Amino acid sequence: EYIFKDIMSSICLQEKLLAVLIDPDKFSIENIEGFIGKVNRSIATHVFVGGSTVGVNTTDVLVEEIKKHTKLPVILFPGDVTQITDKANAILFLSLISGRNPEYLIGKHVEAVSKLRKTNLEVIPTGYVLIESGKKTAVERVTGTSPMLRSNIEYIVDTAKTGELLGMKLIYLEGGSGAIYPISKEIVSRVKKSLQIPLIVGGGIRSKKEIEEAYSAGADLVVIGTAFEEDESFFDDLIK
Ligand code: 1GP
Repeated sequence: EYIFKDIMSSICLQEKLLAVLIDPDKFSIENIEGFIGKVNRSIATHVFVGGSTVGVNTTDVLVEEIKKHTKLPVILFPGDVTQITDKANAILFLSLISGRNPEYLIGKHVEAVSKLRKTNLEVIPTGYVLIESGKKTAVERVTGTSPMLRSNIEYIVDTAKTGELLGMKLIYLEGGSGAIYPISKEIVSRVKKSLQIPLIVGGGIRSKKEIEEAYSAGADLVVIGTAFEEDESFFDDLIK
């Protein structure tokens, strides 16, 4: 149970965290070594692995390959039960609290338990809050839930706080992969002010400036996938 503790210690030391998201659907095994080399030389602190639509067993093989090339913790960010693999260090046990689809609030979780029992994965309960971000994203399509309106900040804050009060250890504000605009500074800062637990922010973040904006608004951990997939030279801006 050290991954969550380490996140907490970093936050106590006012350190900011960056996760590189690898979607098994979009990466081939052959490219992992080179890509992870860049991750290792960057300020990234975590590798997240997951996606909304991933073929069966792809995650397992991919995580194994990632682990060969990095010491960074690898955390599953699963879109589905089939993405659970013992090869990772931890799993974000995501409950989509912005939506009202019981499958993504509790159903998939019950399905996952028999698999989780057979692993040593550190399970980190996470309140997952999907917020509209300029386009219909895969999370919205796959889960059949509507994102929360950007304008309804009070409701977003209350939703995130509810996750904390239910005992979740992290809150993840999600704009969705490839979001047109990232979660606004105002939303991040209002949510952060109401929470005692760490805050993850992801979706549509594409530059060092946007990472810093998210941090200064209150994000403890920023997640980036698409920007690295589209242009690996982004890592050059993020060298340690
Ligand atoms: C998606 O929050 C993550 O689930 C990251 O989003 O791919 O837009 O960086 P991007």
